[in-house]
Amino acid sequence: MKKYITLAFMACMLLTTTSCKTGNSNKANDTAENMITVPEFNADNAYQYIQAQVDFGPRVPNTKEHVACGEYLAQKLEEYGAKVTNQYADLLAFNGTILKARNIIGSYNPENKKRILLFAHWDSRPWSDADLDEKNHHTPVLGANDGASGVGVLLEIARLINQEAPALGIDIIFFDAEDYGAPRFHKGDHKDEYWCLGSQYWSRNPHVEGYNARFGILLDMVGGKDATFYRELYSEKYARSVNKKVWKKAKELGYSNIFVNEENGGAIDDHLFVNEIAGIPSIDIVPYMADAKHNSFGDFWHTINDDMSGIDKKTLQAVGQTVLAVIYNEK
Ligand code: AHN
Ligand code: ZN
Repeated sequence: MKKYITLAFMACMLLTTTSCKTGNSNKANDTAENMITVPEFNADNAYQYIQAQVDFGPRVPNTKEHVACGEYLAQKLEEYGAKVTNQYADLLAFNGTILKARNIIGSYNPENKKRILLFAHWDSRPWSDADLDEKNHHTPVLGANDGASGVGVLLEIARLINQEAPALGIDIIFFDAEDYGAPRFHKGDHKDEYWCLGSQYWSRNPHVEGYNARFGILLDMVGGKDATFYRELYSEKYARSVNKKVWKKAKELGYSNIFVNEENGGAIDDHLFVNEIAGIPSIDIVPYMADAKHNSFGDFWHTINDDMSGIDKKTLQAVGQTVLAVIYNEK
């Protein structure tokens, strides 16, 4: 009898100590052995990481602002305990320009064969070619949302992973030269392959030989006011089960008004090349704005208005918390 009481006492202690750890976390499961704690995403931090990138100015390849921001991002990943790999490459743009590109990779638990890939692009577009005012077409985009937002959310996730690791290994990649696709005013070729040059390069030359991941999640323009995210069409084609998983988790967290569980819109985006070249089933969390006047990504898109005034912490919170819940629930 005494033995059983002691055992019961010990079990209680175990439960108490495990649940203590959930102090500022969400309890996903309540039995001791299945207990998964998902850290709490801090949108104020993500916002600050976006501001810090925007403060460099536009991050257009082959500019000093781009170089300086690349240093900042690699240093932040180091600070948050990732093993950082820099992939430098000379990439050929649609107009013959050689882009001095840098993919920045932060790896957690690199020995673990079970992995998840999280990615965003960190460059910003050289032209505001979708701006309604033609005189702005040659002005670089500031890229608060288009570029900096995905990176900002991933830096906050990096900070949290460093505090308490999920079961799987995580790779965070900031891809370069995503947004150097031919501008609308360009008279020559407009091939899809001119977009996403950094992710194409990595997909052909992964930072680890034979690299693989269970799945990938791309975050692109995840900070816009009133943004809605639908299941993007290439994601459905290549990684339907990942879309299902993410939208289900968003619903559980109460975000089904932001993550609308319907298919809508296709984006030639970094995930397409990670799917087609690297063969890693990957989705794109990218806005689809049903009511936008000019563009389904949102009317800020590729205009001089893509600045901090368009960033909403509510959207950052919904995306960040959903992605965290997904990765911490993988076993
Ligand atoms: C195209 O417009 C072809 N693709 C969108 C990819 C993109 C650009 N994401 C952000 N900027
Ligand atoms: Zn863009």
